[in-house]
Amino acid sequence: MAYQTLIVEIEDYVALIRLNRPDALNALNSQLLGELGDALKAADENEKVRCIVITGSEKAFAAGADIKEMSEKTFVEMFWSDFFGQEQDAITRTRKPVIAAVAGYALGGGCELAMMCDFIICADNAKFGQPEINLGVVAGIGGTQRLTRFVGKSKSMDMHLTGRFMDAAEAERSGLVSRVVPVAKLIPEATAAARKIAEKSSLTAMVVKEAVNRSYETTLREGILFERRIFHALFSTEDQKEGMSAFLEKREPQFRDK
Ligand code: CO8
Repeated sequence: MAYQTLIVEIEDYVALIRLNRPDALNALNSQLLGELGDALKAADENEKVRCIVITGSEKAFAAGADIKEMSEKTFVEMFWSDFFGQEQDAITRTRKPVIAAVAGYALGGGCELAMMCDFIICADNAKFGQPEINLGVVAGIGGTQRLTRFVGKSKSMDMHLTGRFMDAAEAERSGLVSRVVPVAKLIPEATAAARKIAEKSSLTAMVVKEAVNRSYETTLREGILFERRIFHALFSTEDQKEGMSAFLEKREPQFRDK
C-alpha cells in the first residue's frame, strides 16, 4: 500500500516504518496516525513480518501532535471525533513486537507514540519531553499514565509540569529506554534487535508481549496467574517441543509458529 506520510520497507522479516513529514518534524496529524494504524495492521497480517520498527528522522522521531491541525478545534469537535482515540487504539492493538527507534525530538505525542511501542532504543541525540503544558494543554494519548509507569511519579511530574526535555542518558538511567546508541548506529541496532526477535517463534513472542503488557493492566497475583497459564498453554505448541529438543540436541531451533 502507498502511504503519503510513511515509508515502509520489509526485509528479513522486519518491517521498518519511517514517519515521513520532514517539514513538520514528523508532527502527528490525523493522516499520519491513520496511515500508521493501517501500516501496523498490514504488518500484523503479513506473514513476511515478524517484528516491526517505528522510526523518524535523525532530527525528530516526532515533535508532537500537529499543533496547526489542533489549534482552532473546540471541545465539542475534539469530543465527537474522539480526537486520536481510535488511532491510538489501532497502534496499541498490534500483536507483533514493535520497537521504537528514536533519534532527535520525541515530544508530546511523539514521546507518547514511542511509549506505545514495546520498547525504545534511542540515539545519543534523543530528547524526550511532554511539553504540552506550554501550549495550555495536557498530554492526550497516554503521556501522564505511561511516562509515570516508566520513570515514576516524581520525574513524570517534573517532565509534565516544567515541560523540560530529558536527554538520552537520563532516559536510559530512568528506565524510559532500553539502550542508547550513537545516532549513526540507531537503525542498524534497532533492526538487528528486530531480526533477533524475528528468529524466535512469532507465536511465543506475541504471547510474551501479552504477558508483559498484562503487568500494566492487572494486579501482581492475577498477572502471575496469567503468566503461569500461558506458560502451561505453550506446552501445546510444536515450537515448545522444537525449542527444548534443539537445546538438548545442541542445535539451533527451527520454529514454525505452530
Ligand atoms: N506541530 C506542528 N508543526 C510542528 C510541530 C508540531 N508539534 N513541531 C514542529 N513543527 C514545525 C514548525 O512549525 C516548523 O514549521 P515551519 O518551518 O513551517 O514554521 C518546523 O516544524 C520546524 O520546527 P522549528 O522551526 O520549530 O524547529 P526548531 O529546531 O527550531 O525547534 C522543536 C524544534 C523544539 C521541536 C520545536 O519545533 C517545538 O517546540 N515543537 C513543538 C513541540 C511540542 O510542543 N510538542 C507537543 C505538541 S502537543 C501534543 O503532542 C499533544 C499530544 C496529544 C494529542 C492527542 C489529542 C487527543
